[in-house]
Amino acid sequence: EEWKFAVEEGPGDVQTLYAEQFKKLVEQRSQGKVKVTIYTYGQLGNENDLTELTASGAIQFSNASPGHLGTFVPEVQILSLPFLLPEADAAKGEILSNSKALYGSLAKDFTAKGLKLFTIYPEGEMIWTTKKAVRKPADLGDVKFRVMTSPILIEQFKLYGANPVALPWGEVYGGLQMNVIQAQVNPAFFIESAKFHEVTDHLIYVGDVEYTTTVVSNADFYESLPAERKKMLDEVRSELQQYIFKTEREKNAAAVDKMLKDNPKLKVVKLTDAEREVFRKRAEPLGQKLVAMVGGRAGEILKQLKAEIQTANTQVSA
Ligand code: 6CS
Repeated sequence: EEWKFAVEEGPGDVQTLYAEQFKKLVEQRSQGKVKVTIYTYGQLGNENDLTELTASGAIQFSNASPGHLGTFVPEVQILSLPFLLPEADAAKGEILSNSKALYGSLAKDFTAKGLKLFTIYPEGEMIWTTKKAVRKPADLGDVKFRVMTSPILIEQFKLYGANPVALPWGEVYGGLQMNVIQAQVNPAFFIESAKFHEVTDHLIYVGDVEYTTTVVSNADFYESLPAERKKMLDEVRSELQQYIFKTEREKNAAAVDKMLKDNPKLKVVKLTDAEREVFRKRAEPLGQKLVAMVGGRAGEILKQLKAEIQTANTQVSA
């Protein structure tokens, strides 16, 4: 039996490391009866292609990050809202691994599209790469800012004062080099591995949002698995959460050092609390905008998630 698993990133990146660990555990625990084949970005198509391939059953597993999946499962864009997820690691881990709003309510919207929500994990704080220093919305006025393909991201960066454009990531390096776009946003490990730091001048830490990804499988495939295989997958999932949280943090820390070494002209800007607050205020209408855009159960899920986040935050600070 072969399970195909496609990721949205390249060799050595966080999603690929997750898939490799998944492969190792699944092959061990199935005594070699299941063989997992991993496809990295571009081998089967771009981010949106992978989702279609999984929903149609051509492949069994893929990463489907909320930053791109919003064109297919609109409700998932809740996870892209800035200033929402807990900042403390323990609370963030609890929400991303166990939330009922996500694994109970939101998961139904995945199922309706032929996808089973397998897991959600973080890939690091989103950092802006820009050609000039940015500290306030007015600094973004003439900046063509590349975002992922989920519609809510266009709304977010409009509110921030930029001129956003949605692209698959394969087009970003060339776009920055040719000055078709002047900025993009990604976690440190990814900026380094995609070499965006070669064609940028500033790293801007806003502290507004974490990059999250979901792993999905084909819903019919998952449902038809025998009980012991489902049990194995449950075990693999919970084991991998620890692994990926640690791996993601290590990779992001190492990447910043490497980028500064590679490009000594790179300037790091960290927004002050007051500067960050300006962007937080700008983003305030975004949740309601999303609910209006998506309709359906989005409002309900967001409300449920916010309540859980509040509980997780107080449990951690207690
Ligand atoms: O910027 C992007 O589109 C890509 N960024 C990451 C961290 N993973 C995959 C995604 O497609």
